[in-house]
Amino acid sequence: DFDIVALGEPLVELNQTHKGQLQYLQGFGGDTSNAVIAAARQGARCAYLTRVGNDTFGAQFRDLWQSEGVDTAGVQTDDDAHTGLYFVQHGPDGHAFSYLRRGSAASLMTPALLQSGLIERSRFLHVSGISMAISTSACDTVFAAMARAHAAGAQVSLDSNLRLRLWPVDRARAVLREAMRDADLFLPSMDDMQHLTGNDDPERTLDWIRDGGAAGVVVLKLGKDGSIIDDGHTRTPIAALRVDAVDATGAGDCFAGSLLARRCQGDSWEEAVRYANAAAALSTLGYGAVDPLPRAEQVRERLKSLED
Ligand code: KDG
Repeated sequence: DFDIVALGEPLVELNQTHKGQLQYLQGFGGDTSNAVIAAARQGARCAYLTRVGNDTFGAQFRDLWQSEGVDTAGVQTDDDAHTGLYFVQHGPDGHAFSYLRRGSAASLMTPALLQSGLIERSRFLHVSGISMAISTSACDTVFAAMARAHAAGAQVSLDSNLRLRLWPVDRARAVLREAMRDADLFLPSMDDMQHLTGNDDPERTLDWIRDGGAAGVVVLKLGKDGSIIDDGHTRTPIAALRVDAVDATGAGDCFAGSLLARRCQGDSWEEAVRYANAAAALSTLGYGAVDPLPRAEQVRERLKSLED
C-alpha cells in the first residue's frame, strides 16, 4: 500500500542554464510528478497516475519513476498522443515556462484512469491546479479521484499551482474554489491567490478560503515570508529559510511532497512545514525540477545546522 498517490501531467523539461545561449539541459518536470518524487526521496511509498505517449520521453519517465521507487502500475501509455514538454527560461523576475503540451497523452486522461484501484490503497491523493487546467477530461478525472479518495477514507491534498497560460482566470477561480472544499489539505501560494482574489493580504486571503467553504488544513505559502498554517482554529506563521536560489522550478512541489511524506511519518503540521521549508530551499540550489530534489539525509543535515 502507499502513502501518497499523485495525479497529473509529467512534462519533459528543457532548462536554459546559460542566459542568452541556446543551450538547454534536459530534465523532468510536471508538478505532481515532482511532488511524488520529492516525497519518495523523503522515504514515502508513492505511486503516480497519468498517461504518457508511446515515445522516448514516455519511456524516460517510466525509467525515472522506477529508479525513484515511484510505482507505475497506474501509468497508461497512449499510442496516438505525445508526452508533453516545457522550456524553462531565467530572467530578472525569476523563471518563466513555455509549454508544448496541447493534446498530450496526459491531457487526454479520463476517469477510466482511476480503475487501477491505487487511490483506494493510499493515505493521500495529491492533485493540483495544473492537473485540473490541462483539459476538461483531466478536470473531471481530478474530481472523480477526489470522490474516490473520500469514499475510501483517503485524504485529499491540493496544491493551487495556478498557471494562467493553461486556463482563464475565471474558470481557474471557480474550479479551484470548488476543489478546495474537497481538500483535507489545501496548499495555495500567495501569488496564486492574489490572481484569484485581487488582494495581497494573507489574513484576508485565508478568510476568503474559509468563507469559500474550505474545511481542511490550509498552508498558505508566502515565498520569502514563509508560510502560515491554518488548521481551522489557529493560524501559525512559520519563517522561511534564506538561500541563494539558482532555479526555483519545482520548489513548491518539493514543499508539497515533503510535507505529505513527513505527515505520513508522524510529524505535527509545524514540524512537517519546517521540514518542507528546508527541503524546498535545498531544491532551488540546482537547475531543474527533479534533479536537485534533496534526500532525507540532506534535509535533516540542513535542519540540524539551523539548530546549531
Ligand atoms: O511547479 C513546477 C512545474 O510548474 C513545472 O515542473 C512544469 O508542471 C509544470 C507546469 O505545468 O507548469
